[in-house]
Amino acid sequence: MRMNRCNSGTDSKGGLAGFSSLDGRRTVIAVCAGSLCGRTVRYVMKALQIVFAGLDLWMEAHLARAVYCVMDVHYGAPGTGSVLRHECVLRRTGCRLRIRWREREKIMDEHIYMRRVIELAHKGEGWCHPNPMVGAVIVKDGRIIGEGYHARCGELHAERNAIASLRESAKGATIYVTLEPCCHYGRTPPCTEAIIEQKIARVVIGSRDPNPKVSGGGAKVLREAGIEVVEDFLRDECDALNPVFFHYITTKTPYVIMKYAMTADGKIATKTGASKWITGGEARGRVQQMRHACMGIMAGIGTVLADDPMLNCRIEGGRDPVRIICDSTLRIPAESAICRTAQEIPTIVVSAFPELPDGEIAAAENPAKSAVSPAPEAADAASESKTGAESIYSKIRSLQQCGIRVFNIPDRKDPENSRPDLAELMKQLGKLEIDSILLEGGGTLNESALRAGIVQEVRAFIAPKLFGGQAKTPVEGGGVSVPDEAVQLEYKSAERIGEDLMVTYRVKK
Ligand code: AOF
Ligand code: ZN
Repeated sequence: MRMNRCNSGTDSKGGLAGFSSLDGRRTVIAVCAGSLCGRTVRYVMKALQIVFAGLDLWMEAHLARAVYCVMDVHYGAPGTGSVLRHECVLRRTGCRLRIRWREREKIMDEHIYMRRVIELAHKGEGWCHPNPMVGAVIVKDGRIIGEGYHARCGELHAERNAIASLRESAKGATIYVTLEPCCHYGRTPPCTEAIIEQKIARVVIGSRDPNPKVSGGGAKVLREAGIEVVEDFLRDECDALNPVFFHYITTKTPYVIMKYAMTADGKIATKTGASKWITGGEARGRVQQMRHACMGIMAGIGTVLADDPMLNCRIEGGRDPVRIICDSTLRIPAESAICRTAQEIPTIVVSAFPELPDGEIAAAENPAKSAVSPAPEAADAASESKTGAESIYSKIRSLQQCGIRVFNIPDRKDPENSRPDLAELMKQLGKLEIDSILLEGGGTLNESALRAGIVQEVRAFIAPKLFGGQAKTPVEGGGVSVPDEAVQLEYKSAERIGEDLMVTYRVKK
């Protein structure tokens, strides 16, 4: 879940106000340097005004009429001074904002450290797959002495990066980590070893690591080494970093986000099929961010034939997802943008030929390679189907020459279904370490994906427009007969992006 920074400001005396919102749990931070003498109080009040203005903006963007927040007022530089925690309710009536707040408790700076760790972890987004986003901060005598995050799979973990940044001894220090430190040899050695070696005295952990190779083992090893371990610290906020990892590491299949953009009357195109554009530039920018964050992107051949999309990430410095095209009978044209760019952007095409073997058709095994022209005497009773298979293989061969990997995954459990077995496809993609997929399907593929039970999250972008007419909708297929048969969703959040709305749901299983 992304941290929304709505507003922040500083004044000449070092007073600082900021507002950050973690989804589902609103937090306001106001910081003011110095002690609470008369002049400083003014800075605090000024800081709070900025905070409330920020909250007002945030409420407008999120269509909220009331918001409950926890407000931390800091005295002294972050990480060193004391913090007073307040409960605060803001309510909007018309254009007036009413604020009620009361002091609740004096808290330690630990929340600030952990929020910094969460911020660091985000830097790995889009790059560290299939590993989780993890951050770490090392604190000694009220000072941050080391910071790090997990930047790329195969490279050092967050804890080891934080240790590598140290300019002084971490003996007796506390390390804050968003995820339980690992205790196994994977692509890298265990982080627990590095923490013990550094003689760190205390480890504060956000999320537990569901990886069966860790799963409580990291905390146990640390405790056995005499280190104090605090678990579940700001756990919800840390867990919100890694829904993809938690799903992937326990199921070995990708976390699938079904994304679509529709009008307020539920249309994804006009009656003539035109769909450019439904949502505005800002919402489309958010989709680019999602493409960067997901390891794969999936679409159907219908979308390729209709729009000739690139399905890449157009953010500067962003990462292109692996493109996965469901194309049962290999209709994808060689001159499509996808085929023309497959040498640069990894691309998988998924067919569903019952007569071909299951799984990836390896280029070396592709008979089309040697099948120049079959000898006439080779013709027999089976020649017709053989010729059919040969022509399929030669199409596969031409796609492979474009740089495309072809997987044949017919639905063996339901021979009536002429489309790929999506649940099986997810297993195969999981083996390729694809941990997340942005499903940008049309209504047919979306319906198949929901029916196959492979979708974990739905993101609906809703544009303030009405198309009317006989036009396509996000989920087609046969549909259900009674409301009780619906795919059930759980509301997660709604956000206004430009003129559009983005609503996020979790698919209930
Ligand atoms: C940590 N800190 O920053 C991360 C952790 O193959 P490896 O060596 O990269 O290990 C991957 C596993 O380590 C991953 O599945 C998860 O359980 C854990 N990730 N652990 O202590 C980190 N990224
Ligand atoms: Zn580790």
